[in-house]
Amino acid sequence: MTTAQHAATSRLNYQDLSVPALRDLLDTNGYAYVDGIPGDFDHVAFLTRIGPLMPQYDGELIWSIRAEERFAELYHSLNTKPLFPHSECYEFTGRPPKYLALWCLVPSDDGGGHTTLADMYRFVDGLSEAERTHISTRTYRFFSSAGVQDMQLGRVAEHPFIEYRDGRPPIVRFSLNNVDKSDDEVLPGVLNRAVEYFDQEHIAVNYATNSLLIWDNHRMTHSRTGYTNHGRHLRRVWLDET
Ligand SMILES: O=C(O)CCC(=O)C(=O)O
Ligand SMILES: [Fe+2]
Repeated sequence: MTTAQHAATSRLNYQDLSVPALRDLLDTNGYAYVDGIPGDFDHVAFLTRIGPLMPQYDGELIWSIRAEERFAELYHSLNTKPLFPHSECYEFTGRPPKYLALWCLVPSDDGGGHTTLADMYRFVDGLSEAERTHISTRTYRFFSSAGVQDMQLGRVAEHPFIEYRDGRPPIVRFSLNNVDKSDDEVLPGVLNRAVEYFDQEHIAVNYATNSLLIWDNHRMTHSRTGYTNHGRHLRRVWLDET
């Protein structure tokens, strides 16, 4: 299948960065990319103005994404392989982080290592009423990736694929490989179409040093292209809904 790659158009230059400007892009497009950021910028201090930090898998507030040799053969964010489209923390019993933010210490600079994003609210709008009702009213068993399980940090939780909420936007949880779909006649077809949609519609971010990417994790799925530069280094925080 052919894939299309779209540039990240929901973007700000550092000179125009403010909390209201960023929120405006997040509400409208589901993500924002900020470049031109100086080396002394405090990403964490700025991001706490968008939402409170949530602990990462290991209990720390900041997670480093850098390939580690010991994870080379696992499905894991900490290697150089591509990832499947997913949302973050589908396997947590509570609400997943509202926002996921990544900033770049060292870009891959080899034509790979792009973070990719697609809008699942738009995808869900294109499903049939029957499909939408089905995947929003039954629950599915989600479990941690092999890599996170290998770190002894695995979890399991049951959720609908789309969680509609009173007075708040829905939460889309998304995994291709870490969800039990064995006894369901609707989900496998929806997942296949979601991957086609992702392939066609995703935007790709090619990081510059210090640049920041933030997205609405209740709305967007994300993924990553493979890369070869083991020096690639990102940092990640999760921000809770307020
Ligand atoms: O390495 C990346 O670009 C993204 C990895 C990822 O899925 C994540 O940080 O949640
Ligand atoms: Fe992720």
